[in-house]
Amino acid sequence: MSQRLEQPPSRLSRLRQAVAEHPPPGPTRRGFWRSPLRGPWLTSVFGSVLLAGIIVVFVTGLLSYAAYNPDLGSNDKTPGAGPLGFYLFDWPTNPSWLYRVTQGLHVTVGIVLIPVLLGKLWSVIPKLFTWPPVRSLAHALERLSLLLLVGGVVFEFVTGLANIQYWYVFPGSFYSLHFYGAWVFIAAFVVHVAFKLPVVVRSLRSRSWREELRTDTAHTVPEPPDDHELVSPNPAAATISRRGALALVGGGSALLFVVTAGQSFGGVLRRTALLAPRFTDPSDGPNGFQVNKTADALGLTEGAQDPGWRLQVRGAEAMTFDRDQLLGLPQHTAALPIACVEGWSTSAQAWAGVRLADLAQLAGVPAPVSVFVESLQESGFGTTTLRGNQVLDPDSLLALRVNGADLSLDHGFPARVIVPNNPGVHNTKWVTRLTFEA
Ligand SMILES: Nc1nc2c(c(=O)[nH]1)N[C@H]1C(S)=C(S)[C@@H](COP(=O)(O)O)O[C@H]1N2
Ligand SMILES: [Mo]
Repeated sequence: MSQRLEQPPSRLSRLRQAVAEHPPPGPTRRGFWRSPLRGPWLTSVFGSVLLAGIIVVFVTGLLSYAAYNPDLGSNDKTPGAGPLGFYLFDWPTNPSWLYRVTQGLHVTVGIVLIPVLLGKLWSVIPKLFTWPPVRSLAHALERLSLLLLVGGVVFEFVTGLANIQYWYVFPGSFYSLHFYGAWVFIAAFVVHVAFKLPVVVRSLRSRSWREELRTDTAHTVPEPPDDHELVSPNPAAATISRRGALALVGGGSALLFVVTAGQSFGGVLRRTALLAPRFTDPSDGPNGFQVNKTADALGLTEGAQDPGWRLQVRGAEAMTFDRDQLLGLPQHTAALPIACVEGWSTSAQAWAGVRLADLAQLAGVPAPVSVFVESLQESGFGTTTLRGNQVLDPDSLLALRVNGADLSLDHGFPARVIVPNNPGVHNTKWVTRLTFEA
């Protein structure tokens, strides 16, 4: 009586094994990737820089959303955000430069991270081609999370960059895509970091920075074989040292910093912002600072110059003012910057005009919950809703003049809103009506 103790492998499992052992020619074969630089140390260096940078970009991105006061009026460009807005709070008016800093960081750090991101993706590319593509259910889930991670990060960087370059290629609103994309990405990112942190710590300790920075190309050898499939089993000779690769990426980041960061400072430094699309050299004089959309571009020149222009103010009372009447009300001056969501900002300019709080008082709504602002521009960024705390700040103005001169057409003549620490887009130009809500 003979009984077999072991079942012969089934056809299916034999087939599976055969597939696993015979990756198609090309990038799915481990020997295809031959750089001796790839390994857990290098990946961990890029990964740690990204970790720090992405935290900054994510947090400042959330703050940017809060700064829009999305719970008011039609401010929210992502009306379905629901629970994702759990952290929202009343955006303050103090300090007046806060949004300038947070949004400048969001855009600048994002741009500067691009070379690091590319370095990181390059360093792990063999893993994207791992063979067989799926080994088990757990492996399938892991790969799906990598898809969300890599797809998410690429999506966020591409949509962010496209937006600040005015390249509106998205199928839908930038705000919604960038906002939802951020949450998908960050979820995958948190899982990824939780799994990889121990490896990163171990890998960073496995080599000495001092040694690494002293090693030239001729002496560059692969890291010891690892179980992460990063170190090439079939390495070629080095064509660049690790320090060279780090210098390349670091140099790329430094270069990007030098040609973008200037847009977040006013004055002469703006001229260094070669990559910024608003690299316009504004004229000299009181109105000689950064313009976003010009009156001409929006077809508003005629309306803005029309002597029949009136400001309508509504609340408990309704009233109208022409520009001279507004100039006859008590005038106040406030030194405030304009900081755009695109990352550029101006240094503080001396705005002068009527306090929004005074207009609210005149309208019979001394403590408004909000004000709805309308302008000659009926669509796009032509309207906004500001919160009570913004209306009541003594520096919040319906500005008529800037730096001692009348507003220029492009800066919003006859009258514009200027509020401390307000995202630029809510400083509505060419205002026609203010509706205060009690
Ligand atoms: N009516 C109207 N107001 C507007 C805009 C606009 O397109 N239309 N652009 C906004 C944006 S996005 C910014 S950043 C600021 C820029 O103001 P500035 O052009 O005076 O620098 O104006 C804001 N006010
Ligand atoms: Mo803006």
